[in-house]
Amino acid sequence: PTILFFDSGVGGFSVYREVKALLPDNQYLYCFDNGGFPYSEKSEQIITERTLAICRKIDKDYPLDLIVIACNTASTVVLPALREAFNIPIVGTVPAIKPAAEISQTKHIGLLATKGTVKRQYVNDLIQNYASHCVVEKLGSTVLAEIAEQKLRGSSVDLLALNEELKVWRDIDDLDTVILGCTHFPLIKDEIQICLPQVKYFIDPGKAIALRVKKLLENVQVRPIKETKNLIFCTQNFKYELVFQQALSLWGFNELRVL
Ligand code: DGN
Repeated sequence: PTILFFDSGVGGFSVYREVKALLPDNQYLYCFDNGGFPYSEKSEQIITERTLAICRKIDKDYPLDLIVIACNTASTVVLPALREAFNIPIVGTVPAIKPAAEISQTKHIGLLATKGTVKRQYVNDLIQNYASHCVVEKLGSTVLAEIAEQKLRGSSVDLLALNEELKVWRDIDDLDTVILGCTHFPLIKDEIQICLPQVKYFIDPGKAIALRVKKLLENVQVRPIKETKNLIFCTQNFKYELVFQQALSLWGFNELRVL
């Protein structure tokens, strides 16, 4: 099967690496919409249009069997439109409110996501349905995803900037669980932990998504493919640093193309 991962940036790799570990032999395509990054404060209409257009374009040349929207900011708005446009399974990544509410001992949890995600009705509904017995803090950040992008491109993480962004939660002593509600954040989890030492559980949905993909693939009718390479697509040319190139080949990608 051919599986596409889509994100505005490198965050989707935190989901991809779990799926690839569980299912090493599929054909993997990864697209990052660097021309649209960051999605954090973009309108729902722009995010929907970009995601649909990009997935359609890739599917035309590389018939897809399954799409993972490895971006919370997009998943909380585009899933219905994508499911209407495509006749294949679409897997979204949305904040893992339910597991967080279950695992927290203090029932005081934090949702760390982009500014867009924390505002969505979709997320309020999840909180109402699964965490009404908890106190839920929400922190929407644009800077955090940028810090994760820089880390993957080989820069050291600016702990001062990270600390500044997270300081509103620093003194909430009983905040024991944090939902990593943006796919970029598992990539800087260790650094986030340094800034929030009281947190016992960080909820990363990667493994649950991998199991979901495995299940869905059992019923997929695989479409014929024209080449078997694992490809990375981006929507805008960018300076392709050596560190990034090495990370991509380590993750099993053969080539980077501009859409
Ligand atoms: N990785 C994306 C998410 O999960 O929401 C968004 C990152 C961004 O565009 N700021």
